Amino acid sequence: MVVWTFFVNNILTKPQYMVGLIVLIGYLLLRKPWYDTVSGTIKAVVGYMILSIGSGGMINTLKPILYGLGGRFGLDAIIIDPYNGQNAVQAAADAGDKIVGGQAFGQVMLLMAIAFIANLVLVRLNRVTKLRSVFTTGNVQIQQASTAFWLILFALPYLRTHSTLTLIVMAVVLGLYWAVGSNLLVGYTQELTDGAGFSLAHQQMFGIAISTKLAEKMAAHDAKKAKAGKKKPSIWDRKLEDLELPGWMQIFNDNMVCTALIMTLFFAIILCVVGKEYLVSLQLLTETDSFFFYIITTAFSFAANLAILQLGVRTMVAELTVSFKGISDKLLPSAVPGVDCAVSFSFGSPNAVTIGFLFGALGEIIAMLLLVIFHSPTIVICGFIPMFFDNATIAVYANSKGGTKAACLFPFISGFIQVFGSAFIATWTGLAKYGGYLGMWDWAVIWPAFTVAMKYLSWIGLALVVVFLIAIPQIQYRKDPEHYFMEVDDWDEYKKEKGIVIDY
Ligand code: ASC
Repeated sequence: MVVWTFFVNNILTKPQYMVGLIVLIGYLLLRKPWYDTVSGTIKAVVGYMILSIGSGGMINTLKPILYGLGGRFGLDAIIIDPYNGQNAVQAAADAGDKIVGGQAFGQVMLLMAIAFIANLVLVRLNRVTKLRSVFTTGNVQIQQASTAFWLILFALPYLRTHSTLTLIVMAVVLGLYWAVGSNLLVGYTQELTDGAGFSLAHQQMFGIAISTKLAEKMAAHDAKKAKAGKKKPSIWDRKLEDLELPGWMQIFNDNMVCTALIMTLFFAIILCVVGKEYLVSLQLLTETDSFFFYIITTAFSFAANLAILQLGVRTMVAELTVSFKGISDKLLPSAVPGVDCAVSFSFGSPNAVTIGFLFGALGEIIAMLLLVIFHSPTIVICGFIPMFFDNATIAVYANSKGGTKAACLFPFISGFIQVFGSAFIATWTGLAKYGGYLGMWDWAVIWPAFTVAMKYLSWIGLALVVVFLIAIPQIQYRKDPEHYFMEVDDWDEYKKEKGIVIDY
């Protein structure tokens, strides 16, 4: 137990060291010289740290501003954000809420360890399970474990007094969700990255998969119509990176400039609505500071942090891609590591990240206003993490299949989904009174659906959820058994056989 606790606390839940460990093991298995192994491991850990500095910088700058929105208008609102969601469940446990009161939250760490081993076993047995991705993003796993605790104990009251059984149910459902969700994105990620050999393991895996599938269908439908002469090709069908902007607008082709300009407009509006006085009262700036430069600094620091994040991704991914070959050759055949969604921001169109954020935020703002107008019992303020990381990632993937239209549409829809789905589940399960909910796409759609099934059908509902999850990779496999594993084993051959052309 001491060893396990040490491992979980210091490595499994700290993705920079988890990725570092994977790279270390990978290089050792490849029998690389020791100095290459050391340097690769350091670069993976430092690269991940750079990524986290970028994403942390964004989160810390923008979090108080978005939170300020609710206070400014005197709204009694819950904040949807993964950290707030985790805190809300903890607060419920501390308050002795009947749903989680009897459960020891120390078990979350044990659960992580069990689920991690289960994930490795499921992937090792992938000729049967068809699962190809190992979840490495421990920081989000803790948040998800807390929320899943709440939802499962709400739905299945019998478990509230049976903690070992709770742990088993949690390990099965969560472990499957992690493995299946991450596996869903293996193919799309290989295409997006031209075979970089990873998948995503985060909080919107089903959201990305569904949005990208629909984007693909939309593009195929448009192409059919265009072929039949029923539709003129439009710029909306083009991928963001293929847009030819006229004259001065070409400055938007530069990702850093585009991000800074769009964010300036966006934050100018938000910050003017919040007003300088209120921001001063939140101690975000002083009376004598220039409001104009505060807006510029907020917006430009977004662009600066995004550039930092992308540097971190590039530093880390190069090592991960090479070293994981060692693991997939020797230990886990046909497997890839599942990593943070932000890793996708260095692939595809860089501007998709900004566009996704913008349209997602638009959807969220409209949805938040609708909750206020229709006197929803729970008002939701969308935190920065769902607003940015979900929507930007959805846009990157949707753009890769459906072009500009999809990159705008799916994050916009996602904004509605996050707000309404979270308002529903937080109200229904009673978490709203503790002030927060996780709020990311899968936790606003997929997990509420699981909760409904388990609440109304009890153990049968639980069985249905498990069968649903197990069936997904089987269905994926059956669509193309010949190429299913080749997709990760030999990307060049896969591309050739499938006639895939990567055009960037
Ligand atoms: C999350 C979460 C974070 C961010 C980060 C994005 O869901 O908890 O800290 O997204 O993983 O890079």
